[in-house]
Amino acid sequence: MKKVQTHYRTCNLCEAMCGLEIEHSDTEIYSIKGDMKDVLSHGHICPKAVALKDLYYDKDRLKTPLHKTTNGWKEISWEDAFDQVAKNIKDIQEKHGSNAVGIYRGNPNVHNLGLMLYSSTFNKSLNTQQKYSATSVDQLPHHIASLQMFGHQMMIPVPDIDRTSYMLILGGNPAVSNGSMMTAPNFSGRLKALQKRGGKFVVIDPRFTETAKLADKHFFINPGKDALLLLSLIYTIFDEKWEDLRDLDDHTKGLDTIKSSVRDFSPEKTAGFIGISTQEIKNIAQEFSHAPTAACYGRLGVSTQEFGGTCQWLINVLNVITGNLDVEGGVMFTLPAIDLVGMSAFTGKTGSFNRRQSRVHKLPEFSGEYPVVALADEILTEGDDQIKAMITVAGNPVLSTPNGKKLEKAFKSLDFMVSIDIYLNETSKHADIILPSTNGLETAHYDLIFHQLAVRNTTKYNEGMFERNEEQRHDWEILNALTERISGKKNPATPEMMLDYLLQNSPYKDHELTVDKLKKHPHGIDLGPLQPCLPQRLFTKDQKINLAPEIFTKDLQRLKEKQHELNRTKNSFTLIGRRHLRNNNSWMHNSALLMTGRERCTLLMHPEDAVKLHLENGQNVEVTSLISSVKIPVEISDEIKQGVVSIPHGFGHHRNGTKMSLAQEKPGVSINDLTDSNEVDTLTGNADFSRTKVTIQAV
Ligand SMILES: Nc1nc2c(c(=O)[nH]1)N[C@H]1C(S)=C(S)[C@@H](COP(=O)(O)OP(=O)(O)OC[C@H]3O[C@@H](n4cnc5c(=O)[nH]c(N)nc54)[C@H](O)[C@@H]3O)O[C@H]1N2
Ligand SMILES: Nc1nc2c(c(=O)[nH]1)N[C@H]1C(S)=C(S)[C@@H](COP(=O)(O)OP(=O)(O)OC[C@H]3O[C@@H](n4cnc5c(=O)[nH]c(N)nc54)[C@H](O)[C@@H]3O)O[C@H]1N2
Ligand code: SF4
Ligand SMILES: [Mo]
Repeated sequence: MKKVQTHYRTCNLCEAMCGLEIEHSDTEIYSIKGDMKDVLSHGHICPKAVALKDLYYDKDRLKTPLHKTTNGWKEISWEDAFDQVAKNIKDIQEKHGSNAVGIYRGNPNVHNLGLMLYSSTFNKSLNTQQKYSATSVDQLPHHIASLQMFGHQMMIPVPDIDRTSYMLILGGNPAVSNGSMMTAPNFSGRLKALQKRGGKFVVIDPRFTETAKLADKHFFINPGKDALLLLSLIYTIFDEKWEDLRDLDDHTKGLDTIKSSVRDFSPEKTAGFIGISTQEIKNIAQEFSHAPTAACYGRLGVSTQEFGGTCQWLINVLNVITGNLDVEGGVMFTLPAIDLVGMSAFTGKTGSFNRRQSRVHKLPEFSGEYPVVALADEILTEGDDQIKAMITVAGNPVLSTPNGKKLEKAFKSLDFMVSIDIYLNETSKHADIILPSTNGLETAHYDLIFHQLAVRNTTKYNEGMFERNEEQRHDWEILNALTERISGKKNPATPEMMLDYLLQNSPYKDHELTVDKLKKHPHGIDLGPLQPCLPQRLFTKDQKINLAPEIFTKDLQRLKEKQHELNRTKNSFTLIGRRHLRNNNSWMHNSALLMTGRERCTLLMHPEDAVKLHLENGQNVEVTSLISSVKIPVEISDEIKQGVVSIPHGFGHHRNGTKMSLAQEKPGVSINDLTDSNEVDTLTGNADFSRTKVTIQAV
């Protein structure tokens, strides 16, 4: 009989940080359940965590380096692979300059301790300005709003969901996504608890989402019009004199500028564009400002739009002028055990914006990166600093960034490409060398980022559950080996040594936190609820919250010019995305446990639109944008606003030359073959996914 052991760890798949209890032997996994004793998640789990088992056993998952030859992929040794990658990078940089090498880091980076700890030395060894990541198809506007208003890119206000009495959710679907830029395992349960204690939550979304179904009220909005809505809410609050900054009065500046900035945006003027009536906008403003405590939260749907930066700025303003920032039940700042924000008092690094612009599209730099919508043309356009070699690290930009087809073309034209990835997929297939890392259950885990965004301060560390095989390498070992070969310097510390150092500098001195101590607390250590921390925590020079940063107030002119653009011309639809509980961006479609049930990659369409186009449920249609067209079955549903259609992102596994057999059986189509990399929030550089115009025809 094999000895059954129990391993506790945090799920690394999404931002919710659920604690898992895993029964296993030395080689076999028996069960994956929620850890009832986890100090943050108290037993919550979603279907994806169970699929960690599929991921571990997946025969398609790569374990040894692959080299592309004229006769197909060949396995090569790690030493050989590292040498070849380093040589190619160095040769290309010698010949074309250091900016000839580009790097793209995908979403799993932030869920991976090794990648988080070793990326900065690796990036330094590359010494390139051509850096990109999934940030600019995601949360970039949050960082820029925080940098401008609070002086630090990571000072992201987190809704105090467990104590608030009113929550206004724009463009987020936490019932499916489990929450984002706000770590709150069992988000839906927390929303239900809010209602149970007499509170209320309201959802603004072009789709009647899974979250909207739980809400007290849902309003359909025209995609891309949230900035107008937020301006009108703020207008109403000032107009009715409902503002009350409470204790924040002394710690803000720019209140008068805000008042005058919103003057042109009365609900009477904007309601028609937004798609929510004047009276309803006023009602929301009244409810929000009159609630004992309230939190406005806007997520992906409002970040990835033409005025995504403005939206995140205005959300902060709304919370401030109603006295809901830095108070219990409002939106608050965390104090994690490894306090990346607090550390900036010593390092001076608080984030940067627009120190330079990308070569071809002149889009702003953020924290040393350029927006990923600029990437394809940086590869395809000749000139100094043209990218000739690419490194992708845990990213699949061919499926996840706008105009994936153009990026494919760009990758094909490179002199050299390397992918650090666990699969041969739509992106890594373009590489000359793939360096596959360990994953999930094989890795040690500490959430450096998501404790920073959690609704409660806790800390937790887990070792890998299984030892890695002799033939495998961890992500951090890969980065370290490459760093050494490229720059001659490697990082001498192990991840645990680095973690120990960070923990010893923790603000929780009384807890005497060390890696060893955390190992003895596999369910985590609770450090208590979020606490008010302003103005001391502010990083602005004058220690005031800047309510009216110039970059945003000036940009309102652009908004005024564009607000009259209705979302819809006569025969076209606006295309938006959606997530599903059993998808995880583009890379979990090879799990049998998750790929059950009916076809998921469908085009959602309102019944009246379907009648107009004479379409029946399940019928195949051709969806055409300026960029390309795809064929997809239509799913008729009154859950979507008229004039809007939706395709989930992360599919499109029909491309040949990949090795994800199950995903290829249910390939779906990629929404990013339709989205346009020219649609961008020009202020922040974030991709705009809410404005893709498509026409639809039966096939
Ligand atoms: N139209 C549209 N596009 C979108 C979105 C949308 O809503 N609509 N959402 C956007 C968002 S929010 C995001 S975050 C991005 C995601 O964009 P990406 O991060 O580029 O895409 P993912 O699908 O997450 O790809 C992750 C890659 O990492 C690999 N991987 C997984 N785990 C590991 C690991 O431990 N180590 C290594 N080395 N590799 C690993 C996977 O095999 C996969 O290739 O997509 C964005 N794109
Ligand atoms: N199951 C699952 N969970 C995930 C992921 C996954 O792929 N699958 N991905 C993870 C990642 S990387 C992230 S970033 C998070 C994202 O977390 P969320 O932001 O909660 O996820 P989405 O489902 O993309 O929610 C965006 C919502 O915005 C709406 N929307 C689209 N356009 C507009 C608009 O113009 N205005 C408004 N008001 N709403 C709009 C969409 O209909 C959708 O309901 O989810 C994470 N969790
Ligand atoms: S909600 Fe996220 S963290 Fe929790 S089990 Fe699911 S995927 Fe893992
Ligand atoms: Mo994301």
